[in-house]
Amino acid sequence: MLNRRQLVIAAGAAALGAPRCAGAQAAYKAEYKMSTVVPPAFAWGKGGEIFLTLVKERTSGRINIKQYPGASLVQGQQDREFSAMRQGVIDVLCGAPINWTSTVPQLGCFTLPFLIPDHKAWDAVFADDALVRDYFDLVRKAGAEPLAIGETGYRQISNSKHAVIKPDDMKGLKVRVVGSPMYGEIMSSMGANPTFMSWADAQPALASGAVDGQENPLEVFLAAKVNTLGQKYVTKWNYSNDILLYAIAAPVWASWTPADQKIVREAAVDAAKQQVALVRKLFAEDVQRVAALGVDVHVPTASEMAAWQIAARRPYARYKAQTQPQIVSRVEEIVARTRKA
Ligand code: X2X
Repeated sequence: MLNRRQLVIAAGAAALGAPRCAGAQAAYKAEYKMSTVVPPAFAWGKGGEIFLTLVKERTSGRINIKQYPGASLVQGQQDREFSAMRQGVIDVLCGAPINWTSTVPQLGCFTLPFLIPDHKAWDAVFADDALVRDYFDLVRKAGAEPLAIGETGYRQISNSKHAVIKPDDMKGLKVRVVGSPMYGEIMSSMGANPTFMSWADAQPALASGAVDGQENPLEVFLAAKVNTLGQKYVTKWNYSNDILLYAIAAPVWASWTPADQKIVREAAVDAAKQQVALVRKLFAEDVQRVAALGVDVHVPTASEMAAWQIAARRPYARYKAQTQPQIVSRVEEIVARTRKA
């Protein structure tokens, strides 16, 4: 058995024997903080948990990521995640760029209303390596190393008042949206009154009737039991589906060895695949599960969908111009190809 002094000497010798190139890297932190808006009971929170578990296993614990759900690192204010990442409060992002609109509006270019109508289109868009490369460049310029793209899920409108079949039915409804002005304008363009609040504040506001409606993937509706907050009517209009972006704060990324960077990137890609599979499975069964709770679920016909798309035309054009017109145009082309195929 080595005594303490011998152990210290042995550890020192091991460190001296470490490859010289490692000298460029700063010391690893004992814990890397990951923010997620929702916990692992939700598919996108689960996507974060899968990632950190894979990273821990594959780096033998060298990189220890801890998940902080409820956006607790920013006191629940999910719209502050990206700026907190820049300030060094958050090391790992596993989130929806729609939450970061006030900081990096350009990253929200995939969430335009009715831009990516279904999973066939979605898969074609994100299989386009050049497009993903351009998007990742935007993330890098914004201060984070992008690793992988998951899916937060198609967002559906729900409310406590009446069935929503056509744009007119939105008139006067007070709808909670995340802090994205685009979602606000979509709601106003349909005659609803948008109100911006965090997810943490949204739930009591729905319960008390301070707001009439909200929009979220039905997976979130189910996991958060939004039906118990008075939401009786759901329309599965698939109006927006954000990516789940896995990214690491640039200085943290630079502090890791190339070998560890490779492991972390692969872990994110693998986690994103599992996360997307989970979201898709839940999407396939959501109408049935939500209806089983006694909620009135409406699935629009093709002509109803066309009416929704027309109602959202103005905010679509505005935010196409304001976010990333080139990327959006390429998405449009790819989507159009999937309509013909
Ligand atoms: O707050 C929401 O609605 C949520 C959970 O969907 C987001 O983080 C965008």
